[in-house]
Amino acid sequence: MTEEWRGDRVVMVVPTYNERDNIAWILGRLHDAAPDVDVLVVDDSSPDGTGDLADELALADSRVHVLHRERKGGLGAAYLHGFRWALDAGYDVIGEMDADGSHQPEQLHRLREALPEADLVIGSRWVPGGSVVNWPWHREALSRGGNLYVRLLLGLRVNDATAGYRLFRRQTLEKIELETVRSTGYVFQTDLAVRTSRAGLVVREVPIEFVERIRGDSKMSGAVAVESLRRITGWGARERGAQLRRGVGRGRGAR
Ligand SMILES: Nc1nc2c(ncn2[C@@H]2O[C@H](COP(=O)(O)OP(=O)(O)OP(=O)(O)O)[C@@H](O)[C@H]2O)c(=O)[nH]1
Ligand SMILES: [Mg+2]
Repeated sequence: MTEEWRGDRVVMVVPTYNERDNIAWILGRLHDAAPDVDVLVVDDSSPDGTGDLADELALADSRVHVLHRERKGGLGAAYLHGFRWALDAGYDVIGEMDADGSHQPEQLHRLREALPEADLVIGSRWVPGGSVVNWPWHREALSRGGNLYVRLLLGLRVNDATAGYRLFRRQTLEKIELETVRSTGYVFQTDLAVRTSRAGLVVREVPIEFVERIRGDSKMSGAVAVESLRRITGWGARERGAQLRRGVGRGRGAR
């Protein structure tokens, strides 16, 4: 953490795909809880008309902005697009939040309060005080197992690296070379946590209560899970390879 703290202008990037039943509800809750925060909805031409509804909300409220993308390109791709827009627009703090109510706007203050001491704050399910409401046991097992895999394989000291309730300082996004990110699905979250930590920046987790969606359909798919496993294993193999080469190099030097 080298930069002086400036937290004045905050934007939450909210990716949407078929969230018509949720978008007005969640933005209303956000602005009740945090009236000073702007929103960027990034919609991938949702067939249910979420994008048009977001445009109407933006017309009625100058804090709301909308990016329309041509087709469904994955969560990571939507965030990358949104981050570029937010950086260009000059925001000091750029956040991530789902549209389905899993990330409670009423808990955003917890993340904001931690940001003066961090470069990235993650709202975490798997730290003391964190929890999940309405998840079947197999979802919890998958999330905990996935995070354990990430911790063991990549040596990342984050308990919930896959979580998507976050605040980045703009300087963090400027430092982690977003133009080289290739993760398009949910593994994007792990990718950015790893990049932030490897850049020597401070990642802090604060407990949140994650509430499973009550309206609309999940966009989680087999393809998304396969991308996660493939990329994380690839990063892990590369990391172990580099460790091995460093070890061999040291061995030679000693002789
Ligand atoms: N723009 C865009 N948004 C997406 C895409 N995939 C998912 N989203 C949004 O990303 C957020 C998280 O997706 P969810 O479907 O809730 O994923 P999830 O939380 O793992 O699944 P649930 O447990 O069913 O909620 C939601 O706001 C989605 O609308 C995508 O390809 N493009
Ligand atoms: Mg969800």
